[in-house]
Amino acid sequence: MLIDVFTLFPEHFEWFGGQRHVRNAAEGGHELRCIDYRDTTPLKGGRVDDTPYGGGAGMVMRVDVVDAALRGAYGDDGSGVRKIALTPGGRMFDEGLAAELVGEQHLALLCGRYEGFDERVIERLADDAVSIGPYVLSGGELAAMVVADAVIRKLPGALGDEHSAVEESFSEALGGDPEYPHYTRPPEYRGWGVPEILLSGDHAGIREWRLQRSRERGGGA
Ligand code: 6GU
Repeated sequence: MLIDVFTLFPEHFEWFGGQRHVRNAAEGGHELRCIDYRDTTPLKGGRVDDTPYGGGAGMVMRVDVVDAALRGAYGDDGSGVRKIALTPGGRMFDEGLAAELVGEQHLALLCGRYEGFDERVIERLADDAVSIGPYVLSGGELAAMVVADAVIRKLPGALGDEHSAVEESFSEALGGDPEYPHYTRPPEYRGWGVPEILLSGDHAGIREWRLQRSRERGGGA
């Protein structure tokens, strides 16, 4: 899988690219690239934004700037690339969308800054508009990292232990519920114990207890 992040701040992704699971994915042949809108902007002085028509505060990312960056990367035909604009008004990102996106060969994550994108970016250039939650961030970069992280960790071999992504929060194995609670040594700390069943060696009982806790956390029975 190739993930291209279009951004004004490629340096923000240096830390992200150094994460263990991202490096594991890279060793497995996957790639995370950053593309700077300023490298292809048709505007003078590296400009990428403009004031909103109709007035109001803030600056808007221009559609011609985003189009130039996409054309610079993909030429006239970007049809093989799933292009996602990160914007607070988009569809809410969740585990189901992460699972869908990991099936793509090539993803483009478009970060906006300032007040966001000219709406034509969302209408004409992107395939989807995605938000990571009901709050406003200063730009799409953190959201792109969240989306990339949730997708990359699903790639085979990205996590050290092949099984660790199977039975975790919101997975199919848990019926879409959050994960059950975990405990480790010591068995008692400051008088705080661990559920007896987990120390019992009763594997069927442990399995039942975990599914029950998972269901409770999901708001079910
Ligand atoms: Cl994708 N972008 C921004 N700027 N804010 C957000 C967001 C995205 N998702 C939630 N808040």
